[in-house]
Amino acid sequence: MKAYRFNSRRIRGRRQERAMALVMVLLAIVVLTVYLTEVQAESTTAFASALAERDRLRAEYLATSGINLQRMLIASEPTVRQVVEPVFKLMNPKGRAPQIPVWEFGDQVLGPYNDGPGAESFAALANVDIASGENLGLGGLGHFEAVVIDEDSKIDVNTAARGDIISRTRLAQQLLGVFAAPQYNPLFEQEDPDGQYSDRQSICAAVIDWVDSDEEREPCDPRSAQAAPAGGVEDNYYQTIGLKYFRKNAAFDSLDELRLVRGIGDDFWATFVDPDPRKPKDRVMTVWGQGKVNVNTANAQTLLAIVCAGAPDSELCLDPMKAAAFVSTISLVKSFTSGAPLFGSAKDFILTMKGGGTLGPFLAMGGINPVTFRSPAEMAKIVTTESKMFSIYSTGVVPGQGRETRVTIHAVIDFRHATTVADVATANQAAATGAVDPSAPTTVTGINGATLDPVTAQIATSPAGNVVYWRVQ
Ligand SMILES: [Ca+2]
Repeated sequence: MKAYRFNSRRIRGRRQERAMALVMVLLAIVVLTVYLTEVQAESTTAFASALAERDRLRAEYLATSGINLQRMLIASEPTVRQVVEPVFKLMNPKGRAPQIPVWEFGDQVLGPYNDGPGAESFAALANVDIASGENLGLGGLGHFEAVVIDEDSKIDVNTAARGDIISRTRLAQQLLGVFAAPQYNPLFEQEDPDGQYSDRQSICAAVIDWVDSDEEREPCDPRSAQAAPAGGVEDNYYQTIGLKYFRKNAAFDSLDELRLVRGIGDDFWATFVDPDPRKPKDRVMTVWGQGKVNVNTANAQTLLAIVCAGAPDSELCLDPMKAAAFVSTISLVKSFTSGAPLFGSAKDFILTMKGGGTLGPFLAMGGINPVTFRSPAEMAKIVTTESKMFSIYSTGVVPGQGRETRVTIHAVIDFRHATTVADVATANQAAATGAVDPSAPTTVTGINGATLDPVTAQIATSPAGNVVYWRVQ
């Protein structure tokens, strides 16, 4: 009896030990599983983020390639123009060929330097065999999508920063031209985002006073500079309505800064500044122009604003139906010419608006009567057919498993001092034959009229232009 009791106790003890061992083993397995899962998750995340970082870097460099190739294309324009010149002379023996917007054809022309489909479309267009070319394309790592917008096709709100009364008056005329149409009346009659009321003249004056360095109030009078009455001293509008910032009295650094100015809210922005941020071509205003608008590349709305700047009493600026007819006729003519310049020169544009030239009859067919400009000479000074400031929006695209990495760069390139590729070749040849001393300083004038030192001059005259703005998005 006693022995039996001892045995059963021993057996029970062994069972308890076994149960404890099982618990320990299970616990160990659980701890190991959790640990391993953690390690795996961590290493997977680190791997995925390394891949994402790699793809982002690749995409950024693809976007940069797009920008550099577009700069090369813009730099080739004078050469293209020389080729077109004889054809243009046949149509107009007295005139010279205007700038050809080669950048509009970047997609096709740069195809071979991009991915497979781009190269194929170029091969079909130019009837060449791409396979015989060497070192073309991006090696299947991805592609770029680059769009070039010439900033000279927009109205430059920084024109007033030059500080002279003529520049201020020119900007005033252009802004009033943009705002002119009667269908915009509600925008200037309702409360602005600050709960204030700002009519056309107040907003025009607010933009100019923000940019110009002085503290004189801009009258924003559509009459000439001499006839316009003095506006007195700039007020403390922004402080009066409780805002924490002051009028800048200096040029805009970016277009977004325009939102700080009196009366500029979302409705104003969508109507007069940037109707669709995804379509930079539709943008109306800029902070990077030369102060003149390129009538060959400006969109129909901007062109109408320019006409109204010079002829505010024209029916185009007073009758919404006539304005709509102008916009649709210009858009139609542009679609026929598929990017080729419409006007040979600034004078040609003025002649066309008066009903003359090659295009005048087309405008008449569209129901648009000849426009009488207040001063054709002044008008010729605010329009041009030559763009020098370009925005390049380039997106690098890298395909991945189940995802795609996209990086967009917006660069603004200044071509005002750029020498042509042909000039560089001639200079190199002259230096090689000893005809010219390459170290001799060249005289280049900067934006402010000062002579640049030789090193700056060398950089400033690069045929590929100078980067004045660079933003990775
Ligand atoms: Ca000012």
